[in-house]
Amino acid sequence: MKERNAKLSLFVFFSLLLKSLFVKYSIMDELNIVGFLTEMAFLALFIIMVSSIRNKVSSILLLILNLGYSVLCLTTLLYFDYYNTIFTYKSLGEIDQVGEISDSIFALFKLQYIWLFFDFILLCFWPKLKRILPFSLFQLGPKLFGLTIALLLFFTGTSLFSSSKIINELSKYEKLGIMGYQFSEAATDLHSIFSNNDISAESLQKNRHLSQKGTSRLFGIAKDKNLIIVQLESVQNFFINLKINGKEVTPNLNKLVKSSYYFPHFYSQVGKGNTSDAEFITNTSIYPLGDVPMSTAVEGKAVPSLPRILGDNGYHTATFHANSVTFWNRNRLYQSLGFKEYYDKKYFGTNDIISYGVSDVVMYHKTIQKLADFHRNGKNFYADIIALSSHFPFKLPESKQVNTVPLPKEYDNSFVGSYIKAVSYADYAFGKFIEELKRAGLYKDSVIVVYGDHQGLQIKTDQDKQIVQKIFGRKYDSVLDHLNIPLIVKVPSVEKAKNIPTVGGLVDIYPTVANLLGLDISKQIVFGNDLLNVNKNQIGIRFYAPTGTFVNQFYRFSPGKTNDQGKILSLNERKERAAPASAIKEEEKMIKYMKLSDQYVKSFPKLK
Ligand code: GP9
Ligand code: MN
Repeated sequence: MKERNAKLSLFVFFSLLLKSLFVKYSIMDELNIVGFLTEMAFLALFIIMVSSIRNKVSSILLLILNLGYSVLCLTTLLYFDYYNTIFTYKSLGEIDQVGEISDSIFALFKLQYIWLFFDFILLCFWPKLKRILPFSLFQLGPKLFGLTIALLLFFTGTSLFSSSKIINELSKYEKLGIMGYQFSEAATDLHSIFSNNDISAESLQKNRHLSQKGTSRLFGIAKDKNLIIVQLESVQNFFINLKINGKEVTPNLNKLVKSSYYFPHFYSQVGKGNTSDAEFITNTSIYPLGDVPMSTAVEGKAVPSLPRILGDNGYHTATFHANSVTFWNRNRLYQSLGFKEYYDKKYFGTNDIISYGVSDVVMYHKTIQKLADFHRNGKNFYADIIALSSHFPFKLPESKQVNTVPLPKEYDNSFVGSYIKAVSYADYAFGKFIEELKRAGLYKDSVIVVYGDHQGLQIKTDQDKQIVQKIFGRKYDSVLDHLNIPLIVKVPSVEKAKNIPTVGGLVDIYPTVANLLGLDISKQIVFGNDLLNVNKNQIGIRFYAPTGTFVNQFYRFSPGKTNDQGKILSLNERKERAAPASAIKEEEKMIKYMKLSDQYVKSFPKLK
């Protein structure tokens, strides 16, 4: 290795190491020494290999490696801030969406992240700097070079192997670092390509957690009614009946709750594909894979689904969303799910834009026109409506604020305040939609299902913290509060409100709705349960919480650093304690169950 290279290599090595420490400290609260050594080994391996190239290209490659690693670190941090999990190379599949989500990225950026590029300023003074740097460290003779490479390969290989069974993603990252994490993901993916994907009905039943109330209570009480699903963007459950200064934040949703089945213990289960994952799960009762949007995972495949079965029963099926249909690959997703048509930006236009598309008010108004057409044509319909105005970073235009709940001074300029305003506007638009449905004579003839797709709240400052403390009056839990979304099911013949305490998740919507509409899905594979026919339920969550997380009627389980540890937080007293052996067993069962779902995803036939 040339002297010039040796100095640059050393400089880059330490830069990378500092960056990796910076990221680790920002994500984890403690430093794991094995993890630190593994990251060091991966970085050394890369640098030694690049530096050994015997020409000028190696210096350029070292600089590219340095820049690439900085970008990887920054992406990992932004990704963690948003998704609460570790970035993987698989997200590169959605790189074409970066331009469209630039607002969100900007909102996540923290000034301290600039440190990740600090060494590039030092590199401007390289001629001076290299004079004071020692360099013997990387001047290896051929024998020592071979031995070092072999040792590093052995060490990184052993770390990868010993971490392969770790389920908790954060623990895995702690043990492997960013680079190692990528290799470990690649190995898992490679392994799953060659594994058997057939699932048996027995294994499904064995791992299913439910206790049946009786057979098919309420089966077909809404037979031959239209189905209108409204998926609300980023709406968490705490909004329901929330009052600020004596004023309801979501009066229209609250009103609907008063004559509907309402499920307060309902949870989002989305993975990487956020809104589109919620659409997928709702329509299929299948768990998301987590780190791959389901719209990508099932592209070109025919998925058994709610729109398919309704289509077979004579329903017209359509989706409505104000963004362009190519976002999240939705055009493909809708083909896979078997929707007959979709209405997107082309139909809704660009007048009165909020975030990615027209305001919810305009979207609902134009949707009603189509629903009235379907109705006139004499066919039952299923409309899957995806609202959008309350999207992160919740920048509601000034002109729309007149229709939102007034907030006290202490909410001024806070993130939580903006979130509340955005949801309040979404509720206002939803109220208009219900009025229009009534006017069009559709309200009484339709089952209306409303839920939030996923969480929206972020606690960015002390001000946010104080507001959240005031709203919740207790410690905000990252699952029981954060992933808790409302589910409201309005059935035409049911006028009396019913709060149903059964725990549920997005996977449960399809079987619940199928039962009400009188659809026989007993021959279909679904991973959720009919919430009106079970007492006990247990739902798995991944991606926004470490794999292994689940909620049942007693507690929320969070996995620990090793597979035999965990914590439970009781639903009622909100007391956290070490998980008993029975909960660890349930976790194992839950993981098996979700793996069965993953296998099922791989078994779909090609679209015809
Ligand atoms: C845009 C919308 C984005 O069409 O789906 O919402 P997100 O998926 O980021 O929640
Ligand atoms: Mn969303």
